[in-house]
Amino acid sequence: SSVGVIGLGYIGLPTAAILADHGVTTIGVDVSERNVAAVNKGEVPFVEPGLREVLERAVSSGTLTATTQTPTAEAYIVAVPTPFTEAHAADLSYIEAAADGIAGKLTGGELIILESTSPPGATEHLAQRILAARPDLGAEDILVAHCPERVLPGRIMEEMITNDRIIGGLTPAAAEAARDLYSAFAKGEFLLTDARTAEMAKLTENSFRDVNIAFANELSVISHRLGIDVWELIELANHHPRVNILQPGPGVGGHCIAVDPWFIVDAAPEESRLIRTARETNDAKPEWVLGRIEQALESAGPAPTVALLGLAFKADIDDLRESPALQIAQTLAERAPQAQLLAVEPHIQTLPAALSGFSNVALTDLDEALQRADVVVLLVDHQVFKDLPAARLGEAVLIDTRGIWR
Ligand code: SAJ
Repeated sequence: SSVGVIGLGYIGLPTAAILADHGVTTIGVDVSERNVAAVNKGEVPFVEPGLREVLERAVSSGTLTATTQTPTAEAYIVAVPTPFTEAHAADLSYIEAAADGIAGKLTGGELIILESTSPPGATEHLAQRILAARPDLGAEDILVAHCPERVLPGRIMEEMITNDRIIGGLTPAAAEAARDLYSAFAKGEFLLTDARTAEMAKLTENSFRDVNIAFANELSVISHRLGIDVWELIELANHHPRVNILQPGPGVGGHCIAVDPWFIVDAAPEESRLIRTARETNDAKPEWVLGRIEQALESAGPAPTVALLGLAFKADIDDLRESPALQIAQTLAERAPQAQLLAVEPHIQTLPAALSGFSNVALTDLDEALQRADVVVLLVDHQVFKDLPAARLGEAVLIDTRGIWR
């Protein structure tokens, strides 16, 4: 049997590599010729610990190949992006394009799994789109399921195998077929349900986290006003057996937690008041951090140097998507042309597009940034920053948004 994995990004590529590494003939599909060429050479186009070894093994054993064309296969896994529009609604165009590619290849009896995070109803939409393109097929000729991916970037290779999996079939038969496919490698529990509940479950998990991080971020703003160390406060409160507060930071980034709650708000706007407020609270945090930096700049002389430590959306990855650190760097570059900004991001080699247009921004190494900075802003709790001895921080004004230097 063979599986086509549509989309070779942060989820699709590890999925394809692990499937193939477990002996399943796997064909990866991506619109980017460059990605396809890289994968066929066993190269990973992004940072994910442990992925390269598995990919190399799968490619050299011949079980994994990559192409830009949707192949004929017995099963398909769709792992394409679901970004959101200006109006905070889900953009299903990548899912639709994947559906169109698959539709042309079907002979009947195929399993189609949507893994992309999706608003309620997206799996039905995918099935309807395929059936509209293929009037010769009936609903009973395709097995369609939603199996949301819940692996944590940075720990994907482990979690993809060990996590429990929610499997939502449009029909019970589709759910069972999807379970059989995943049992090739997944060792966690399989939780069978319908597609709509599966879609909502994934959105609910990320909204749970967003709401709880918003609580921590609100506490940090309150604590700052009241002259209280929020990290000590949370540590103390968390000693209570039924309290478990998350960590405040410069905001919430990534392509999941900063996005998924909006899909719930969009689906039920009147009823999603808490979820919306949490999103707005977290989205407002970069602006609050900027205010603190601008305050520090006022007393730092006419041409201050600011070290910005970290640009990624969280620790020890190279992913800049929806990154509050990047947003803070870009806004500061615009608003403080008199300041020289030294961005330190050990996981990337060149300034990202969002910053490359500014003459007052440079990507430097940690040593240079610490030597020259009047103000040091810690934005990401990368291990290299945590390992810094306090003496290295010198005389600069410190703004530690992650509480690692207390
Ligand atoms: N963050 C905080 N404080 C915290 C925890 C996180 O400010 O206490 C920030 C991070 O710095 C980052 C953002 O939140 O900017 C999100 O990071 P994360 O580690 O919480 O989550 P992601 O986006 O890397 O992955 C999440 C995970 N979901 C949950 O933990 C419920 C992962 O399991 C999902 O697979 C992933 O979203 C996804 O793809 O949906």
